[in-house]
Formats: sequence, structure tokens, C-alpha cells
Amino acid sequence: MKFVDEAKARVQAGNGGRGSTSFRREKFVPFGGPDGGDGGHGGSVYLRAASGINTLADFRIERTFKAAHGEPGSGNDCTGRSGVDLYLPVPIGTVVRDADTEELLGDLTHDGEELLVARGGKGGWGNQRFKSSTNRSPRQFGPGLPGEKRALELELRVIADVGLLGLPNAGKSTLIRAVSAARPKVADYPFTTLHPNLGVVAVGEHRSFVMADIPGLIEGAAEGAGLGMRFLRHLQRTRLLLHLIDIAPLDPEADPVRDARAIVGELKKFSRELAMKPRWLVLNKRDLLPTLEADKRAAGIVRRLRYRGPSFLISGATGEGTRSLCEAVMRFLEEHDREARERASSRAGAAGARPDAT
Ligand SMILES: Nc1nc2c(ncn2[C@@H]2O[C@H](COP(=O)(O)OP(=O)(O)OP(=O)(O)O)[C@@H](O)[C@H]2O)c(=O)[nH]1
Ligand SMILES: [Mg+2]
Repeated sequence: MKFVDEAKARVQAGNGGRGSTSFRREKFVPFGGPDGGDGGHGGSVYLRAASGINTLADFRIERTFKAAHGEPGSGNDCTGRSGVDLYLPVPIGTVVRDADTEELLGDLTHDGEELLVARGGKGGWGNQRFKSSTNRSPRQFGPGLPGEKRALELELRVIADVGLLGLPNAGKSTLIRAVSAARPKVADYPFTTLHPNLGVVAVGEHRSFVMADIPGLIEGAAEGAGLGMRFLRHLQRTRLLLHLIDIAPLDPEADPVRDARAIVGELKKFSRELAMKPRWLVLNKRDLLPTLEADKRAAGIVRRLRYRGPSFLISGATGEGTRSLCEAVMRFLEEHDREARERASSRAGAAGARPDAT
């Protein structure tokens, strides 16, 4: 199915059913009391994250979703049937906003997580609820409240630990194929990849992380060159970016250093926050050059970029160097997790230790 990461939808909960006005009619009971039952509640609309779904494409076909109305109450104290709730499946990583107010309604990050987006109307009271010592035969009833309506804006931001960044043909899809079970298309023309692909990279027993391969980025993407930059949203939730650089580009005019700078420039234009994320250099296609030459080129690129972080010289095609890259990524993520946990617990500790304001 087509990959869609932005969609709009209208949701409408069911109205509550009307309460009933009814009186007991029984043989030998001349003035039977009120026995009108309440109306049923209207069905609500929920979004539910489901691991089997990875696109918002369904929302392009159908745009309005309505839950059932509650049924009216009836005599003999019968409450009307409530409208069935509607659950709309969305991919994990869906961010939900109110389209009119731009208010963030929720972010569905876990399989099975649910978000109420339109609450069903309450059923109206039947006349027996209005009975009192002064009014023994009320004719009033509640009309049932209308269900909520809302226009939604859905945005998918895939959930991955590590994201691949680089020019088209840098070898991003080749790398994810080499280290995970993901099978995106690989080809020697630019923009082979048109949407993100996720792969689980298993490093050891019970140690794994999720890698996201996205389309290639080129200079001018912010102005719409190539595939633009909208897919960079899929790197926003990652904790580490791997910037892939082809050390032996086919084009003799190409300068990997200039291109790498251009990519970082585009990243900054997209979001400061994304540009601030930890970013490692991965120099790819080492198999295309004799070992010494590859080492020299890689070192030259790192030096000219004045880059001081971790760098890796690999070949996605032969798999060389990919294992130590993945192990380093895993260690980084584990360390990062530990730091996050420690920060969280020290915050909790500080909050607990704070004397009560009296
Ligand atoms: N020799 C060699 N070729 C590679 C290596 N990695 C990728 N390639 C080749 O480079 C070309 C592009 O590879 P892809 O993995 O499709 O590149 P990409 O970065 O995903 O490209 P886009 O999806 O277009 O952004 C293909 O012909 C690959 O076979 C490598 O390590 N060594
Ligand atoms: Mg690709």
C-alpha cells in the first residue's frame, strides 16, 4: 500500500438516544407510574495504534468516520442500546492534532495505545427519572446529547532509535539490508528510496535497536530539490543519526566534504533540534578502493570536516565494518538509556526531597 504520512480526517461520535416518556399500563393498576427508560449513549470514536499498519493511506480514501447513535429509551424502564464505539487503526508513531485549534490531542507510540478523539453523547433521561413527591407523573424526558465532532490532523513520525542520513546513492538502503531483515530496494540511481523503511538490528541476545532508512537528501531540499525534506520528520524521534558518505563517488567532480556540509545545512533548515542530535560519520564503500587508499580518503574527509566524533569506515556491500558500527551504536543507546533513566530518577528524587511548602 502507498506510504502516506500526513492525513486529515473528520470524526463524529454518536448522539445520545432520547429518553422515553411512558407510563405503566397494567391490568388492575389504574394509575401506573412513569416507566420511560433512558436513551442509550452515543458511540465514541477512538484511534488505536496497531503494529501491522505502517501508513495513513486509509485516511486518503475515506475521510469521515462516524460512530453509531444511541437508541431511544422505551417503556417498561428499558434503556436504549448504546451506540457501538468506533476504533480506527493507525500506525505506531501517529501524532494527532485538532485541525481547527492545532491543539495536540495525543501521540500514539505503543502498540494497542488508544486515544479518545470524539466522545459519544450521553443518553437522555427517561421520564421515570423526573419523578418526585410533587410530580408523580412527569412527562419530561432528556433529549440525549449530541456526540462530539472534530477535524483531525494526523502525522506519522516513525519510531526508530537510529536514522540514516545521506545523499542519494550513499548506500543507506544497502546498509540497512546488511544489518537487518529490512529489504528496501537498492539501485544505482538516485532517489531509489521513496519512504522510510525500518529494520531491527540484533546485536546480541536481547540487545537490538531499530534503524530507519529514509530517502536521500540533497542541497536545496528545503526549497524542494529532490524529494524535498518532509521525510526528515521520520528522523525526529531517533536518538542518533548516522551520516553516510560515499568515499568513492562515481562523479569525479563530486566533493564528499562539500556535500556533507550541504546535508548538515539542510538539516539545520529543517529543524534546529534535529541538527543538534548526535550525528556520527559513516564512510561507506570502502571496498571500492584499495585498503590504504580508502583509509587515507576517509581520514582526509574527517579532517577536512573538522569532525571529532566517532567515525566508521565500512562497506555496506561486503558487510565489512558494519558489525563494529552496530555494536558502537548499541553501546551508545544503552549508555543514553542509562543516562535518561538516571536523570529521571534524580528528578524524581529531587521532587520527593522537596520540603512541603507550608
Ligand atoms: N561497492 C559498493 N557499492 C555500494 C555500497 N553500498 C551501496 N552501494 C551501491 O550504491 C548504489 C546505491 O545504493 P543504495 O543503498 O540504493 O543507496 P541509498 O543511499 O539508499 O540511495 P537512495 O535510496 O536513492 O537515497 C547501489 O548501486 C549499491 O549497490 C558499498 O558499500 N560498496
Ligand atoms: Mg535507499
